[in-house]
Amino acid sequence: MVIEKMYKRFLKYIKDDKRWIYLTVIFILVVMASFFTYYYLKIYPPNFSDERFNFISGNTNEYSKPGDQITYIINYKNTGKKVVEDFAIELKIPEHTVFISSNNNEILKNTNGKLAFEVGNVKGNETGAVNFIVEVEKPLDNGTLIKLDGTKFSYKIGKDTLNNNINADLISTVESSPNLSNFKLEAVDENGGVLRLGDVTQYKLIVENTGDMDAANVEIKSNLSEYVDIIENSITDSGEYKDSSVLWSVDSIEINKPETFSFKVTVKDNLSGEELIANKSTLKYGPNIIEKSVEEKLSLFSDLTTSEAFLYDANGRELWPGETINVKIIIRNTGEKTERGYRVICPIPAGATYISKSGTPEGISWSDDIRGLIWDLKELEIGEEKEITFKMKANEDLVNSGGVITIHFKIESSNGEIELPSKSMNVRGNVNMTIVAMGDSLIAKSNWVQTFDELLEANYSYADYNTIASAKSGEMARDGNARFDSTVAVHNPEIVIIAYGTNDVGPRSSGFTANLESIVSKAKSLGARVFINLIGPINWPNKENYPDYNNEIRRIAAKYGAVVIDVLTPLSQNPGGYLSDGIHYSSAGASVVAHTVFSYVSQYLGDIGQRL
Ligand SMILES: [Ca+2]
Ligand SMILES: [Ca+2]
Ligand SMILES: [Ca+2]
Repeated sequence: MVIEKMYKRFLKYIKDDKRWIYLTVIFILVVMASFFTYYYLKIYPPNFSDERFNFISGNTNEYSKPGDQITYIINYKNTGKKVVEDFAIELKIPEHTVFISSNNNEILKNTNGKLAFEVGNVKGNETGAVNFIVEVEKPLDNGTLIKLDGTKFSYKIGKDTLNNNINADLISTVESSPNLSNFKLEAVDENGGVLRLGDVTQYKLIVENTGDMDAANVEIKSNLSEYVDIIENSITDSGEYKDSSVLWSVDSIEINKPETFSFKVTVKDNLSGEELIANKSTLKYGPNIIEKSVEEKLSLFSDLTTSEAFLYDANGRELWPGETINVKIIIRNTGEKTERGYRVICPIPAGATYISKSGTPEGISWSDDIRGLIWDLKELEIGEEKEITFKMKANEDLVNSGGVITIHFKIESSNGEIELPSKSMNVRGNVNMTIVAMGDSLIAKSNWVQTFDELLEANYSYADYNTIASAKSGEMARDGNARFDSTVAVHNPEIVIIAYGTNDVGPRSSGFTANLESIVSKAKSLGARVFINLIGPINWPNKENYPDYNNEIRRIAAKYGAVVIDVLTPLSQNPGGYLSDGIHYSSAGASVVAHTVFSYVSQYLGDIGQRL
């Protein structure tokens, strides 16, 4: 009943008041707008999941090489209707790449290959893209995958942070390989020049990886020639010597880091042939084998450099003009090889003459070009000695001057020209000397000058003395002085012996001192060495004061540097025997004078009688 009553009241209310209709319509409109907005935003929220607009593209090929660059582009679109805040794209660059650049540097944070592009607000329906470039690492193993894992978008709506993962299917496979084809083998002869017995050679194996991948487990082997000996402590890089080979096992040959493996060998010193000394080296990497070889030719040489020439005076002692010189040449091969053909060249030196047919006949010939002898000889074995000889004469034209005969011989061998050490011999010159003994009857009536000459020539066998007795009986010093220029100087004597005074002694005035001085002075000015004989002993009336004249002689001699010959003392030993008449020399006396003069004069002569 109550309900019925209320319902009736309600119907009455509607019937009576129409305002509720407007209220109802407004209410319905409000509700409908709320529902509409709610559903609109529910259908079109901010959204980055539409794969048509949100994806990663890249210029990745199926295969790439170390060092290649890859560009990735990340595309995004807010397919919703509402703005998002703090939109960011985060990703990690692919393994085995390095970041190079991006066009979006201003919003990019790069932390060790973790990239974050902080884009910021993205409105509804707004599109965008960021990019970056990476480079594939070099070296890199073949088959390595370069893979971009995808990216994460993050953004905020109000207080909510949302994420979106974008997958990428961008994979490139690395194609790479080591390249060891630059493998080089060198032989270095340590002392340069040609390769000789006992030389040290260094073998250098230069390994370079010019590829784009490190080479693992490389084996290098170098095979020695049978003609060399290893120097074990010269092997580098822990190489091992075994069975005539040096072996290196190398874990890794990195690219662009050339490495040199080396060792040294000594060429055996007992080889007798000019061998080829070869080294073959191989480099093994996987199935690849690279082989290199190097050859050096051994050079052997004859060595005639210890050959010598000798000169001998055939009759011994001094060598005088006209004498024979024996020449001996000893050619020695101290080398490593037989000398097949060599030539001994012997110019006859100045001052000597070849004695015809005196030379060793084998291979000999005369050459006008060298004015000498040439021997063309063959086959001088290792260790062998060959002797050739000939004779020369010291030329007579050296008779006055003397001289030196010097040989300059040489040998032309397969190992070049060898100059033999030169040798010399002195040739003594003969002496030719003019001596004048001037004076009075002590010369004119005596043969002591002749005896003196004989004594000189007997004592000096290579000297020839022209000893002139220039004397007149009764002459005084003034007579000698008067005729000096015309009778003495004309001979150009090298020695002058003066014997005056005996006739000057006495009552007659003679001017002895002045005249004797003049003679000495003139003789000196000829360049002669001057000797003055003392006078006496005299046993003759009015000549008792002869010692005064000897004093004058001594004084003048001292003044002019002349030599006083004291014949007085020996003659005084036996005046009766040595003087015939109290003044003149007996035959025995002449001999005493001759020997006395000789003993003085010879003190002023050299070893072969030359004037000193
Ligand atoms: Ca050498
Ligand atoms: Ca001699
Ligand atoms: Ca003579």
